[in-house]
Amino acid sequence: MCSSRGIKSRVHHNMDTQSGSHIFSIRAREILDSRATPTVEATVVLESGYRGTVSVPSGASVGKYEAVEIRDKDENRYHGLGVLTAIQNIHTSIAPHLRGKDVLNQYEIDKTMIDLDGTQNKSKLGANAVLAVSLSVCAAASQFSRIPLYRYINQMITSQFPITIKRIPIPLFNMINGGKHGAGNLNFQEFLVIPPSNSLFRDALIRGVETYKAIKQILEYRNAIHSLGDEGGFAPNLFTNEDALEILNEAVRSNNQQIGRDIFLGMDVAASHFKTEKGYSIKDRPTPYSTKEFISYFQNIYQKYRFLLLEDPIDEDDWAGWQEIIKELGNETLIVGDDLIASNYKRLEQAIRSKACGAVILKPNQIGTLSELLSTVTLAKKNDIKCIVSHRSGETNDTFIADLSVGIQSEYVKFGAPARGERVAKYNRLSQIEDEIVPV
Ligand code: 2PG
Ligand code: MG
Repeated sequence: MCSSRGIKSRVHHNMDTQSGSHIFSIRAREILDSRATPTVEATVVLESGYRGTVSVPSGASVGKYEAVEIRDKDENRYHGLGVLTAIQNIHTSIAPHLRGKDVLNQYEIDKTMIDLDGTQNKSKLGANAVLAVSLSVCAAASQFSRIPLYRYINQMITSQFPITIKRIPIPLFNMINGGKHGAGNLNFQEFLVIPPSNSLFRDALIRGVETYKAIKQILEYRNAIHSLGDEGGFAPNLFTNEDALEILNEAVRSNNQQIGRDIFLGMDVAASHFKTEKGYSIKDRPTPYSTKEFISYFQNIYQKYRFLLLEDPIDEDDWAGWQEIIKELGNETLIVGDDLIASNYKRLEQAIRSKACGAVILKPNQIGTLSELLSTVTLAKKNDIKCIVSHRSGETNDTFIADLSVGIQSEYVKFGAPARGERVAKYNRLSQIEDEIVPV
């Protein structure tokens, strides 16, 4: 059964469908992502000659409830990480069923792929195969309709929930990378710097970049830079996770700014990835924290740093722990579900029912089709859950998610540090869009 609820209506366009919004061919190829790992790029060509090409990313801190990507497991090629099987699935299973279909019917195309796959987590065809096609279909449709991608996506979601494009989402810059993303020694995955919510994107970007450079200077001075992490932030060696917050604080002050006024902090704890049977083991204390103690730990550091949001502070299976942290800290800071929800409609429904989080991370490859992602977005919007469109730690230069974030008017985007080509590509696309919607 198709779980992409509701996004049924055809997007209205300014051309006659007879002129060729139907799929002529689909080709896919193996390209590299930012971690030197192969990934899938697909091109959908229409009868009219219009086309859409999109490539898909890949995570390192992958949640249990995500749709799964298919890798070849041929140890003699790319250490088993090749994606030729996923590409073959596009050419031999997906393409023959989609040829001749109208790309203006995204829902029908996604439903065809969901039915063809037949699993809960896209494990038959691979979420990497299905998503590359789903997003390329949308990109081709926007080309055919001759409207920018962000407007096309906006029309699509507006058929379910009216959204007016007004602004660019606020960026969450990932300045210090730990956990599975950093070669340094921190447990928490992301230390985020957030410009004020009333900033234009062009000003938010300046503030982000100035802070990034100040952090670098401070880490260099302390001789603490180990390397850059997967998302372009610094991956230092520090004594505690809290020390990373202190570095951010110092950097902000060195720019004559103040946390809580000119700039805000946040964290993606990615707690599922260091939780053991004994509890949450982090370097701030020799013994692991129980859930209750971990929540107190966050309450304590909140007093100092007043962070604006906290992503995945609790393990993805501990619903009671999430309810507890919302009770204790939910009025002060935004509690964000990433691994907890995995962009999945049903898991978000459960989170809303049990009041487990106030915001949701949205990553197309966690769920596998655009229609399903937009259903999750609609559910979030209807229930006042804030939306954060996010990249993955392994990215390409593809900018689809920048258009997606504007089209659905997410409150925030999380595209990494303002450094490294694959991160900057998304921020630069947001700059272009801002010039179109809020001219200088
Ligand atoms: C996260 C993501 C993106 P990954 O946990 O939010 O930052 O990481 O892509 O490795 O799952
Ligand atoms: Mg996360």
